[in-house]
Amino acid sequence: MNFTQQYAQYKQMVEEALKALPFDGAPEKLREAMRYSLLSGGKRLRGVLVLAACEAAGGSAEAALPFACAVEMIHAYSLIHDDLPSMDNDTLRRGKPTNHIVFGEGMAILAGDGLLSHAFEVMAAVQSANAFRALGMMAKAAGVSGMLAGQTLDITLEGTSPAADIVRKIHLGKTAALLTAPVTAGLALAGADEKTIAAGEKYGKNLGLAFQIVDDLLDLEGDAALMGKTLGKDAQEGKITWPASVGVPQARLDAAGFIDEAVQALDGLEIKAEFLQALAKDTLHRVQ
Ligand code: GRG
Repeated sequence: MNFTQQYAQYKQMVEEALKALPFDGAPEKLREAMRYSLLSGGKRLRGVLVLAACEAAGGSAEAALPFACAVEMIHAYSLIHDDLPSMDNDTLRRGKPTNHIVFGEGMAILAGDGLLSHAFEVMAAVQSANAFRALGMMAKAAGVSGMLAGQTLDITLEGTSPAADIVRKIHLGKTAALLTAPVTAGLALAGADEKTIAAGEKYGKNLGLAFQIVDDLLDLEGDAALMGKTLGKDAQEGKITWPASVGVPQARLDAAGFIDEAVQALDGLEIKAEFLQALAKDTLHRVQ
């Protein structure tokens, strides 16, 4: 199976598992609002990373599915809340009207909260020592020193031109945290050792930095239909981005450099790293 076929297979597993989530006990309106965003497409990159990392370290992708669903729920929550009028005020996401446009602001807040807390319910239900460790990694990535730290810096520094190390810190929190945790959690679920998990962390951080730079570049010069969102807003609104900080040519070079680092991080380990390395290289050329 080549990289594209393997990605499609993992993605389909994630998609089917997400569709099957019952959200037991949720009022119908809440379930509808959560499912609207959760099942609205997307590359399922974070879920795929969980399955791939777990298999790379000798675990089963099937057994890692609750964590793949959980990270996609956390991701969907962050997108719903980020699109709110009080945050980025976006009306289009994944080619569809954003959650608050369809369900109203109150329900969008609740749908995001619901997805975040349900992610932890689903992970906690696995009940093994490895799962407990993986859950901690997800909590940290989503939490005050991870995604929320990045978003806080982003909001509070908006309209300024921070130094490159601060831009890096924002990208590490806002984006790389939720691309690193699926890798380290997937490895932890398979019982990987410390050295392998540390390498997975290095891979995830570099992948995350490159992923966000490419996202910033696509905002400048990508195809809005493929991206499924309004483009050009970063420049218009003076957002803090890597290309704005170092210029477009340097941003391209930096993204390629981070991908090289990500690939090298997994060299020489006793895991099957080929798929994860191919995924990192593919990130440089993504168009959506
Ligand atoms: C907690 C409100 C809150 C925000 C946290 C994650 C985040 C900060 C904001 C969401 C918007 C954003 C610019 C995130 C950066 C990461 C990123 C590029 C997300 C888009 O991820 P993709 O391209 O999306 O994987 P799909 O639709 O493919 O799942």
